[in-house]
Formats: sequence, C-alpha cells, structure tokens
Amino acid sequence: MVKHWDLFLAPYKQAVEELKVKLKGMRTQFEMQGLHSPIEFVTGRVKPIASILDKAQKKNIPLDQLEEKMQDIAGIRMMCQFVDDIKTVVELLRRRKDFEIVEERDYITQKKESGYRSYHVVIRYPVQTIDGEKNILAEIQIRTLAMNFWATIEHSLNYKYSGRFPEDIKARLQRAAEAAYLLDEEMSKIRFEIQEAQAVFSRKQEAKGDER
Ligand code: 0O2
Repeated sequence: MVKHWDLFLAPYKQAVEELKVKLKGMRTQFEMQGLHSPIEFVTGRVKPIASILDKAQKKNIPLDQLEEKMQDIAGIRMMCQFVDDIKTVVELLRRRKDFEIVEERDYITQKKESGYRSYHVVIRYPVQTIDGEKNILAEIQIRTLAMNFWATIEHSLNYKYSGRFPEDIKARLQRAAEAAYLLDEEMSKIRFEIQEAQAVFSRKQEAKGDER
C-alpha cells in the first residue's frame, strides 16, 4: 500500500519541486532587473495522504479518479505584497509555455463565505519521467501576505474544530477577514511610498555588499 502511494505521489512531488524552482526564478529575474517583484515568496507542498483520503470522501471522489478529479494534490502558493500584484502574477502565469491553465477561480472579487480570499489557477503540468511524459494537475494559489496570514490561521482553527467553529470564533474570524481586507486596501494606497523605500533599502544593501 505504502509503495502504491509512493509511486502515485512521485510525479506530484517532482512537479512541486520543479514549479517551486521555476516560480522562485521569476522573483530573481525581477530583482536582477532592479524591478519591484510582484512575487514576495513561493511555497509548495504535496497534499498529505490523510488529507487526500479525507477530501476524496467529502467530495465523493473515487480513489481511481484522483488524478482527474483532485486538482490540488500538488499545491503551490505565491505570496504578493499588494493586491494589484496578483493580477500581474496571473498574467505572467498565463504567458508561460511550460504548462497549460485549465481553470481559474477568483475568490478575491468573490470571496468565500468563510472570508477566504485568494486567486486559484489550476494547471496541467507535464512531468518528464523514465516512462515518458506524465501530465498532472496542480493548483497555484496566489494571495497577498494579509490573505495568507488569515488563511493560515483559519486553516489551523478549522483543523482544531473540524470546520464547526463556535459562534464567537466564527465572528472573530469574519472580523479578522475584514481587517485583512482593510490592511490590503491601506497598503495599496501607500504602495508607491513603500516601493520607493524598498528600492532605496535594496540599493543600500547592494552597496554594502560591493564594499565587502
Ligand atoms: P489544504 O490543506 O490547503 O490542502 P472546496 O473544498 O470545495 O472548497 P475545491 O473544489 O478543491 O475546494 O477548490 P478550491 O476551493 O478552489 O480550493 C480548495 C483549497 O483552497 C483548500 O484546500 C485550501 O487550500 C483553500 N481554501 C479554500 N477555501 C478555504 C477557506 O475557507 N479557508 C482556508 N484557510 N483555505 C481555503 P483544502 O483541500 O481544503 O486544504
């Protein structure tokens, strides 16, 4: 059984590793050109087996149809400083030639009932294996740092309460979601000020590096 899961998950692990390198590379390219990077940082994970089984049960997905029906076994997250950066990142993803976008879900203009905000892009990614090419589905979640903070906290609480939040926690999470939204709004308003300061800071760091 373990061997079966290892074999099944191997292309997903490979895809996550490759995508992390590729998408982190986009940030480096912006930096090398002295431009503001719309990507702050990138993370990735393969969904744990227990979560795959859990989701398959909840969504009535037969285990022999996981490949076609579970889109986030390979998951990548791209964090941005500003809400507007998300559009730039999505545009950059649309222009790439190393995968095909199969679906986009905009939970930013249409946030989820929980208060969750993020932009999801589902891709079909070709993994090269010794047995030839294998296309797998992967989900890229693009969000601001504030959206990520909220989602991370809510996810841990969700785990603790199995989605059945006590009313007071539910209300606080709603208020926290609203606060995260306002934080994004405020930061957007002083975006140019912040970027100018960051550019000065990185020029100073570079100069220090040259002195060494
Ligand atoms: P994990 O642990 O992150 O892997 P559904 O389950 O119907 O909402 P579906 O159809 O798979 O989801 O697609 P969706 O909603 O585009 O993507 C689901 C993933 O988005 C979740 O994966 C979370 O990562 C994230 N997400 C969606 N809604 C919420 C939310 O209300 N709160 C938080 N914190 N994250 C959310 P998993 O499998 O639930 O979990």
